[in-house]
Amino acid sequence: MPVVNLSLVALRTLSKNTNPKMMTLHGYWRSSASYRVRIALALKNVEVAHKFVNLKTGQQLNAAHAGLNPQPYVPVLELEDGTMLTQSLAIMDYVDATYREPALMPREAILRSKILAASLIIASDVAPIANLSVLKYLRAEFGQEDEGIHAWITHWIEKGFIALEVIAQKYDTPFFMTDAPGFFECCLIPQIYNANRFGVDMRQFPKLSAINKACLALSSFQSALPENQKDAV
Ligand SMILES: N[C@@H](CCC(=O)N[C@@H](CS)C(=O)NCC(=O)O)C(=O)O
Repeated sequence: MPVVNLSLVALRTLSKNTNPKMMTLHGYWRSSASYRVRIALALKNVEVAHKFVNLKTGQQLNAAHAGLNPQPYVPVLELEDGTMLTQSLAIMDYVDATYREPALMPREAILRSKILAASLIIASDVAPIANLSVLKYLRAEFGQEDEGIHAWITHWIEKGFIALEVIAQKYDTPFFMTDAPGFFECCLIPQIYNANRFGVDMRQFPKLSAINKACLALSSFQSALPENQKDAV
């Protein structure tokens, strides 16, 4: 019996995408862009070390962080040789190109383009305008209070989700245009997490909600949840 147990441990260790010198993800538990990368790494079963940048206390503005990324944002993926990769979608693309299985993106060019377009609705059109620095600017320069900020955030999330729901409804697949979660789900699930946080009524978006439910049933998505990170408060 002990022999069987040992070989199981060995198999598990072998099947993990580990490296003697690990990559490091510089992120923050509640950052949706960091959350995207955590999901991508978990789907690929790639282990990384984590360094936490506390956005609430403004650590992203410190000189130490500027040395990693001239743009005061997380995430940053530090490779084994010290190379710093920035921008969550570019990091996910790197992870997908480096660790081939399971593929985050389909090979077929049209489907690939459509999945990238949908991912960009979230990553380019929705998330950036609710970024911490943008909200701070709205408060400081345009006199917005909590109510105005809340209305701003939910307005832009709903606008993006209305378009995504229409697209998602066209495909009779359990995930977004596919039978397995991938690149788009890495973007969607963090955005739905934010939507719930800000009280967006997700009943308006049944297909997106079904995809969210299917993803959150998977251990790779559970391990990436904000509340399961060591810096979560
Ligand atoms: N386009 C960037 C956006 C990164 C980003 O917005 N990061 C946020 C957290 S989700 C951040 O670091 N915000 C700090 C700030 O606004 O001061 C990406 O996808 O990586």
